[in-house]
Amino acid sequence: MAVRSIITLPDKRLRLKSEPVKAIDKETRALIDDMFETMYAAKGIGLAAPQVGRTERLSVIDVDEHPFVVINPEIVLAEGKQKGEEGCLSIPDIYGDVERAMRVVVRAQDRNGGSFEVDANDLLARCLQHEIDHLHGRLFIDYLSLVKRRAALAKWEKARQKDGDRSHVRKVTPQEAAGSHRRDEEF
Ligand code: K1U
Ligand code: ZN
Repeated sequence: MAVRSIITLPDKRLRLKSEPVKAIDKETRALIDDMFETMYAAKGIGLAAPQVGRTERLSVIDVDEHPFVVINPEIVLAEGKQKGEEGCLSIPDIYGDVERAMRVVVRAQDRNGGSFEVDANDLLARCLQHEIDHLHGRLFIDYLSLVKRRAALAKWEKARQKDGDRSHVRKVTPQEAAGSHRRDEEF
């Protein structure tokens, strides 16, 4: 298993629609294992394949110490509303309030190809919607007002220039993996 690099904005691969997984083979399972390791190292509660530069339609999730993978996920029911703060490992240190469905039922395949449904509320529902959005090339900033999105992107661009970061890749440092995140500013 390995921690992979997480790609960050403005990498265009984050905007691509993912491809359905046709065969869940050894390579797919290795990708899933690496994605869990990468998500835990980055202190995330979810991670989608495009965030590690892959085109497979799959995401890993662990909101409440019940890790699972969703392969070819589809939202089959969405109801109610919740507004809450989101961040994204591909847009570090930027946060914003996003309205989502309060409850979703997601149908997906597991790592053995079996079909299952997850009935989720609150943060798990939010996380599933965030991760499935990644598979459609959508990011949480797309839901912000134009003013807030511009402010968020300007802050992100300034931080990147300050870091001299032109690679569009975020390496999870051992310090970052061990420490906690500070939320500087919210949008
Ligand atoms: O896909 C990602 O970028 C991961 C992202 C998912 C997510 C965050 C917030 C709400 C829904 C989905 C993260 O895990 S960022 C880390 C984070 O913001 C967080 C961590 C623990 C609890 C709550 C949020
Ligand atoms: Zn994200």
